[in-house]
Amino acid sequence: MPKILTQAQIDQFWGDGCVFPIRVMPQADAAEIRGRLEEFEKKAGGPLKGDLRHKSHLLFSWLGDLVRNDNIVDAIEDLYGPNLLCWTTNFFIKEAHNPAFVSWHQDSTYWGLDKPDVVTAWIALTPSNKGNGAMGFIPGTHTKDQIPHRDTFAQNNLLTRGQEVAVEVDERQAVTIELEPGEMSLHHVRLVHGSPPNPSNDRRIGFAIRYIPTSVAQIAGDDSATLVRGVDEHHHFELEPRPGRDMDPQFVTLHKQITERNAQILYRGTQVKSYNDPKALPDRAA
Ligand SMILES: O=C(O)CCC(=O)C(=O)O
Repeated sequence: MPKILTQAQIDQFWGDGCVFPIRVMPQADAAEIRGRLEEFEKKAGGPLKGDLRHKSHLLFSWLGDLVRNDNIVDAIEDLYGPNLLCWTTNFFIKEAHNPAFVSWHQDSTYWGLDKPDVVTAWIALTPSNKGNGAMGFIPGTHTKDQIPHRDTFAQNNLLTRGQEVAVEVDERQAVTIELEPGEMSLHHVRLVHGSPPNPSNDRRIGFAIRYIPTSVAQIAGDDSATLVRGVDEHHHFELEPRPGRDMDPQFVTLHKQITERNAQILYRGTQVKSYNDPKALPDRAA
């Protein structure tokens, strides 16, 4: 018996590679999370940058709570069973009137994980729609194997290497994922997806949580993850602690070590060494 998804939603995920919209919290709770992010940004003097956009659930207690949100984790359990890790998180923030975009890609390309049992819960903290650079996907592409990608390092591409699929994408097939704050989409790690710039007057903010069953392993280096449900009998990842308060100095140090190691996996084979490297754009996300 599924915990939260309907059988139709489960079938849609496995059939299309994506299912949405799924409400996981009231709009007011999403607004509160946005408010906390923006309160931090105000104090910090500008938008969240560099490594602070990655694994942010280790820095802020309200994101530590979000990755463990029962509605979200129940949906992941409906797809991948009861033993679950949050492998990483990434903020995808597109500022108002900004050229930032995400090229067509499969998430699996550089993540170094040994099997494609990975699902992203993309949580809308603002509306995300055709008017502000919502994500789109090509249904059914998750059933393909790994497709070759080329690295572009394009200036406004939010992906680590500006990677894009090296084959023609039939954009006429694309489906736009429109979400209201507090709703999420779930997409498969092999799904071809991307998003255009945000020409609107407000920021478009998504928080992408990458979940894996504990059986998945990292094969490109040492890595860590957060156990969000069940037991980890596989021990493929060092388990991460839960922050009790925001920007706890011990967690800031740990987060720096973890994101540096994580960046070495994602940027392997390139000149870039960390998310804060000048060659890496400060708002790159995944
Ligand atoms: O937020 C976006 O527009 C793209 C997000 C994305 O590529 C992802 O979550 O894998």
